[in-house]
Amino acid sequence: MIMAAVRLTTLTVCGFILAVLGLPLAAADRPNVLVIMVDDLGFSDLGCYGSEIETPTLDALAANGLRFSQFYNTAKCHSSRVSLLTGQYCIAAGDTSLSHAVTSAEVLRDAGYFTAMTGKWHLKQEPTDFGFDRYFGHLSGACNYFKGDGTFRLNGKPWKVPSEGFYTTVADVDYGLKFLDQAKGSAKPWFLYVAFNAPHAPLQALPQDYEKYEGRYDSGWDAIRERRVQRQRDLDLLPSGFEASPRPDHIPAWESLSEPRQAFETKRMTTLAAMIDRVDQEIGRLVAHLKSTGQLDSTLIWFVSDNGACPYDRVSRGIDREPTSGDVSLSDSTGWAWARNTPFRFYKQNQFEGGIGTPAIVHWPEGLSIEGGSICREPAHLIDILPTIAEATGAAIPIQHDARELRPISGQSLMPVFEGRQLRREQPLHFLFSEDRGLRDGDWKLVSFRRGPWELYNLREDRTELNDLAQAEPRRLQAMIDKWREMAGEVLHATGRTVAPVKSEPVETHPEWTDFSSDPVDGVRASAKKQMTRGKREPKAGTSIRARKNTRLERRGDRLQLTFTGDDPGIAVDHLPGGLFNGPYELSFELASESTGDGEVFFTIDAATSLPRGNRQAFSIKHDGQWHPYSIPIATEKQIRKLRLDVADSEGTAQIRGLRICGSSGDVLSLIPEATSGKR
Ligand SMILES: [Ca+2]
Repeated sequence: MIMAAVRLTTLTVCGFILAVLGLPLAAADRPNVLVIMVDDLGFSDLGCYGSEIETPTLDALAANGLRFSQFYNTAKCHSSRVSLLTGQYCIAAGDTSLSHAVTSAEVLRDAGYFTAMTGKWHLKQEPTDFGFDRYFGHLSGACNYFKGDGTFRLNGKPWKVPSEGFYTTVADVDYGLKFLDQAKGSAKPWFLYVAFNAPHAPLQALPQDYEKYEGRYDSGWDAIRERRVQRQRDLDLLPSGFEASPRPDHIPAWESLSEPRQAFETKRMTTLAAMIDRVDQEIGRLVAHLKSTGQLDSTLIWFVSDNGACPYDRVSRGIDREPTSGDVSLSDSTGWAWARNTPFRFYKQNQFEGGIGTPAIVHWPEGLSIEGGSICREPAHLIDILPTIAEATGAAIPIQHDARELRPISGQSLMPVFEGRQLRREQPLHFLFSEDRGLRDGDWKLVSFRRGPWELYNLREDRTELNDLAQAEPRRLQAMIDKWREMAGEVLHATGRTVAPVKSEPVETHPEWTDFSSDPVDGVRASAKKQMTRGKREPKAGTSIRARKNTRLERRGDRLQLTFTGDDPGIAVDHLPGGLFNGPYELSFELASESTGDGEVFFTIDAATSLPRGNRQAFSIKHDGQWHPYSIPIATEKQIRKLRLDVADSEGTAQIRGLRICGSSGDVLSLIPEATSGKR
């Protein structure tokens, strides 16, 4: 905090003094807090950031509030949620287990707030384990918008998705409004966190929203991108005269696409626009409620996206139909992701501006002392949200916790920005997800794509990262690399593969980007067909083990070699033999991992149940690349029929050997038998 430099409002003075005294502000003086996070929204996907998509609610909040032109997320779903909630970099906070952090819900609950969340969680345990008094939503990273999935919870209890009339974006706000009614009854100030899954894939829209956008994307991504660039120039969001990045080689010109490819791509963007429009409509319901109850001006509202538009083109189903029901699901397109991240380069997961640049809007008439419609041009980050909320509400962020070894937060309060003053960032902003890295220090940015050679940009002059100065500025380059390494170690506590040296040769592609070399095929993984076909091959011997999504599986003697290329990878056994001995069991194996995340075993005794429905057992994993034995209890008296084993939560590699199910009476079913050929 740089309190001395802040022109203090009455509210800030009270908040600061009482926070120091450890006394809560009077309820009437404390703002309500509404944090809205959307999923995979591109930098230019809102009207007030250059889009043709109609987002009048968010545009109005921006016009009466504050927009950021350099607000950063972490480029990925779960890590952004961790940073948003804890004020820390994801790895420092204990990753998805939050084992070294407290959440904003815990901070505000302890300060006397009513706390509630709706939508996507995507971390370990449940929101109700981390300070939320109320929670409605799905614990999973993504689900069918019309049918949901088996991870829905209402206040800590499983919740069955209705078979009719359900759409997650709407349900998230239905429950948000219910919780606000309950907050009113509590007479406390409230904190509501709405985490929309939209517009994350599967691309599925409500029919009326889809209809609205039909015909608007026939002109293709080159034309839409150009239109967004022009609109951004008019909005004065970016440095004047900025140069938009050109279309990269891995995306063809729209005019060169075949007719079936154009028809399919048009359908995908029509759906995305409809989904984003629906998010704005639902935020409109929240805003209307706040207005009608006289709370709009006193509520601190944040809007952010967890990462840039997604280029990963996975399986699309029902591509000849309209994606307006739960039976059709379209995947993302690398071509449209490029247009949606206008004017930047790269996408979700990459630490270039296209991956980490998010629209960010703050609306708080009673707390902002700047003119409505202002643009903050200083870099800010999701890690700043918790410290800002704490200062705005007079809540104290604890430095000790009974069960968790807390690490210091890295974010800093943006209250100076709310006062129209300069923010003095005390430390560079650090970026790391899997093999993608970056560092933002003042005007300068260090960045590496998939552990390729470091690149260096001066963002004041070159916000779109077109002129690599790594060769021209060797001393600055080395100093920033050293700083990146120092922070990776001392602040993030990152180890192993995530901090391995960069490669000497450039990396130019990703296996899950759209393969435009052929027309789309229903039900087939659209990206990098060759690599992924190899990934689906099952081991020849033993019980049939398959690779889950984002996993390449190879049998090497008595070992399984797993290569993870995205979220939620792992292996599964869909048909364990009937007549297997009864439980309880232990699942035993040895694992050598160079990845991140905790382990999870899912199992069911019902052959008709699809995992992850059924039972779940979490366990912790050492990711030091060494072999370690694991033995996971599977608590059932009956016969196990299906099994799923997740040993990572993102990219990386692992080897498994000796995978077996052991019964209590000594029976053993070996899922990876020892190699008999002697080849080890
Ligand atoms: Ca996301």
